[in-house]
Amino acid sequence: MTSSSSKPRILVSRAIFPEVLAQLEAVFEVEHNQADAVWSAQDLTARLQGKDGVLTTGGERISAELLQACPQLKICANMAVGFNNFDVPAMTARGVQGTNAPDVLTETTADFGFALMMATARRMAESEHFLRAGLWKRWSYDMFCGSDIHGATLGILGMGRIGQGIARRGFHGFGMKVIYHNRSRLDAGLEAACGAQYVDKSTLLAQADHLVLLLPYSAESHHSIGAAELALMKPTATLTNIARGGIVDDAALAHALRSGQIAAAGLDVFEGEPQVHPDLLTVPNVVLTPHIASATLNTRRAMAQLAADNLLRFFATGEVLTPVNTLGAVRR
Ligand code: 8YV
Repeated sequence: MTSSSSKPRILVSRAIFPEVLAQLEAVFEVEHNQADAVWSAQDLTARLQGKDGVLTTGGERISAELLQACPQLKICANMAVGFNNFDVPAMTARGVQGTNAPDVLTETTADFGFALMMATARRMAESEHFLRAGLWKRWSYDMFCGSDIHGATLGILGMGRIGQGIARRGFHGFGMKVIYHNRSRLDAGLEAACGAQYVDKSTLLAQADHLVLLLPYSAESHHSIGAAELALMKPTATLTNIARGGIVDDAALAHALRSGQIAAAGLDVFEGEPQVHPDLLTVPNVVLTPHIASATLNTRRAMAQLAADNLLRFFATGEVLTPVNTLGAVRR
């Protein structure tokens, strides 16, 4: 338990569901940002002075510098499954607990990834723009012909929970052949449940009709798909990224789309988002969405609740539900 009788002080760095905020306010002294003001790294550091915990979204960076400037901070609870916004080694070195929000978004995000892949393959955005622009004058046999999903080869790079969700959809729902590459191979039972076959990365790139990226972002996965990898793909292939910006070299991708090296792309995440590489905004054969793969009300509420539950549990017991690091001794 906290050593003093005063309530732990918590910062909630972005607007969240009022009912989740109310649960935190019942237990903690909370500074919130329900106005959803844009805070710089300096603003965040200033707001974190004297705070014991913070609820972040994937957009707030918890860096070594910030941790050094906020020595009272004990826990950072991310309302996202990805936690590349956390400097985890620096957090661990300073005894700061990190948590993320896995599982509650898996199926929603897999739904979206599959939808984005289909929209990309069937040219839904491009044809809608054409219609809205008043350019649809008559039917023609090859107008907006795309490529089939059913029976095609689905390639998945990064076979975690969401990758497996997409594989299951493709295999069971659309009769796709599923191939994947991952740092470690799944066990035979999971492979069978997904109907997925492990291949090396070059085989994945060369054979996939529809490649979906689900890698966590790190220095190691930076530009996992660049000019060299795009050159290995089929000219008829599509690429869908719902993982993180920076996994794809966006400039190289825009070039590959414009030159017809691959057929189309569906992107929910971007290098330096919310900025989008200007070349991606002018190529027609790309579907662009603003990082919304987990965006259903039920799922976003569950993500916020899990982040809040991690804070509540931590200050009550020293335990958390979904840790991203292991600490020697718990500070409360
Ligand atoms: C979040 C995500 O919406 O969970 C993740 O890792 O990318 C999204 O679901 C985003 O990070 C904002 O927190």
